[in-house]
Amino acid sequence: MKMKTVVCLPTYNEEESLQEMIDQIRGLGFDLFVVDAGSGDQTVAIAQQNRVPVYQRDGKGKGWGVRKAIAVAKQQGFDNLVLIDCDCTYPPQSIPDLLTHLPAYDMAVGQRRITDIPKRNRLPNKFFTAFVNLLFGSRLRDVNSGMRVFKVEGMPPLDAEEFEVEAQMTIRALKKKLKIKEVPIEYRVRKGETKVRVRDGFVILWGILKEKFGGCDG
Ligand SMILES: Nc1nc2c(ncn2[C@@H]2O[C@H](COP(=O)(O)OP(=O)(O)OP(=O)(O)O)[C@@H](O)[C@H]2O)c(=O)[nH]1
Ligand SMILES: [Mg+2]
Repeated sequence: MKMKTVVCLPTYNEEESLQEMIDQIRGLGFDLFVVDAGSGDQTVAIAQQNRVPVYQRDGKGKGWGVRKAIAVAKQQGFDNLVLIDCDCTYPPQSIPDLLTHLPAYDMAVGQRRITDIPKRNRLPNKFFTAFVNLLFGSRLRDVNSGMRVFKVEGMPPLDAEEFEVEAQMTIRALKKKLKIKEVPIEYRVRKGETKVRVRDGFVILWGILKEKFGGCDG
């Protein structure tokens, strides 16, 4: 039976990138939808002009976006969900490559070269990855990647609200002994403004600690 795959773009004010992302993803033949945090720019208008479904209003924060994406994919009967940040940093052309690793793996993650990551983000990324590996006994290279594909049914329930959601997906997958494959990808400088603030680093750190010591089985 052919697996059904859908792509989700989480957005918050990504008018500079959305059209290019839609064109590239459609060019590859994938269905897609947007989960939006209430963008004040042209993001939603661009999605609508392209007849891309937009989900918003009942929440915001990237964690909400990811949880919404999983719910939508499940409800619409898709087997696989592709999450890819909508800032022209991750390459949609690599989606088919990542998908080749399902079903042998439960999740395939686009792994960035550390030198491709902007300098200000390198140390936090290295730190969070090393910290997760230390706490959970894994040997991963990029726990915070914003590009991943996974089997919708197997993904454990999530409750992250913000940017700690990537680490939570990784950790809960590890706890459930899901098989994770990291696949090297290109990573570029983002278009438009970053949505990450310094406080998000602490939210991610707190999120990782809660997974380890919060008494939640995920
Ligand atoms: N649904 C939703 N998406 C969001 C929210 N905040 C950011 N995003 C999207 O999540 C993706 C990642 O955000 P970025 O600002 O690129 O974060 P980052 O990749 O860690 O940081 P950069 O290095 O600056 O790119 C982008 O597509 C954003 O538009 C939010 O509150 N809700
Ligand atoms: Mg980004």
